[in-house]
Amino acid sequence: MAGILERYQDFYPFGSDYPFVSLEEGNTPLIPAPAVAWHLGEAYNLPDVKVFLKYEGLNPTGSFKDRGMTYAVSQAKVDGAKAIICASTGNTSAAAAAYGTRAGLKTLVILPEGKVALGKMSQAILYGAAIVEIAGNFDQALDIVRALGESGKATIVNSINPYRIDGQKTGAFEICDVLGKAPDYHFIPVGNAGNITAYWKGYKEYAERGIVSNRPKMFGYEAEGSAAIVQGKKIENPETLATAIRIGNPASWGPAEAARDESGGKIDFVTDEDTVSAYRFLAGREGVFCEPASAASVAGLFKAASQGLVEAGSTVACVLTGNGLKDPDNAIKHGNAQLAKLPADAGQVAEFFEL
Ligand code: AN7
Repeated sequence: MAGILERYQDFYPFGSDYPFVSLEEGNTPLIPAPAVAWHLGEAYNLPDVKVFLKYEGLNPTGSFKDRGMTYAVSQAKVDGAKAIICASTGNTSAAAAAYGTRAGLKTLVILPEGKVALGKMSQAILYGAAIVEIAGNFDQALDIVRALGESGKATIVNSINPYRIDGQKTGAFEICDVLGKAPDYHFIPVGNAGNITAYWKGYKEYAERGIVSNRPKMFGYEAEGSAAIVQGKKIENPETLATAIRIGNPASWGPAEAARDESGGKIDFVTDEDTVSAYRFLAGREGVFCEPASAASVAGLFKAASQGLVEAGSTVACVLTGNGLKDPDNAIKHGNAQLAKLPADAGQVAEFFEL
C-alpha cells in the first residue's frame, strides 16, 4: 500500500519522477462508535445516529500530521532544502523529525518547555531532531520559526506551509471512500486550525469532482482556555490539559472560519472536564485510545447534541487526531482502571478481583 500522495495522485500535480518521502501514512481505520451513538440516544434523545471515529493515531508517527508532512518534506527535497524547521505542541515535531530523517534533512524543532506530552518528546529525541525548548508557548515558538524561516536556510514545515494542508485533505477522501458519501457532520479538534481547513478542502474537492454529492457541516472545537476563534481575539496565555491544542493565535484562523461558514457549521469550545470525560468514555466504552486533544471532537459532538445541533438518523465522523500512547501521563492520571499493589498471594488477588 503506497502512502497518501501516491494513492490520491489525481488530486496533485506530480510528475512521474516525483521523489515521494513516505512512511506509508494514511489508510487509517474509520471505526464505528456504537457506545457514542447509544449515548446520543440516551442522553440527548437522538436515535439512530451513525458515529464513526477516524483513528489517525494509527499513522506512522501516531498522528494526522504525517499526511501533511509527507508532502511538505517531499517538496522540501524537490526544492533542494538542507533543513526543515517547525514549532510544535509535539505531534508536528514528531512527524517532522521522522520524515526529515527519512529524507536526509536536518530537522530543527522549537517546543514550549514543559508542555509537550512524553511520547511526543521521546519520538523527536529518538528520530534525532535538534530540539530547543523555549520558556514560552507554541505561538511564541511559531513566531521564532517564521523569523528564522525568512533566512531561507531552513524550510518551514508548520501548516503555514501550504503543502501540509494539501496533504492532510486526504483524511476527508478516505472517510468518503469508506462511507460512499460525505458524512452529514464532521467533528474535529481545533488548535492551529490547519486540519479543519484541510478536511474542508478535501470534502470540497471530492464534491467538485462528483465523487460524492454532499458535503458535511464542519464542527471544530477549541479548548476553553485557548479558544481564540470562539472569543474572536488572540489568547496571550493559552491553557488547557489538552496540550496539543494549547494555541492562542491559530495560523489558519481565517480559513477555519471560512470552513465553518461555507459548510453551515460551528466553531465552539469544550471544557477540559468535557474533554477528559470524552477521553475516558472512548477508552473505557469503545476501546479506542486517543490523546486528550483528540477527544475534543467527541466532547464537541456531545455538546452540539445537547444544543440541538445534530439531527437524529444522521451520519457523523469524529477525527481522533492522535494516539493515546502519546500522552501516558494523562492516561494514567485519568484512567478507568481499578489498581492495587498486593503481596504475591492468590487469596488477596482473588479478593481484589472479587472472584
Ligand atoms: C492531537 O503538533 O499544532 O488545528 O504542533 O496534535 O491542525 O493545529 C498539533 C495540533 C489536534 C490541532 N489534535 O490541529 C503541533 C500541533 C492533535 C494535535 C491538533 C493537534 P490543528
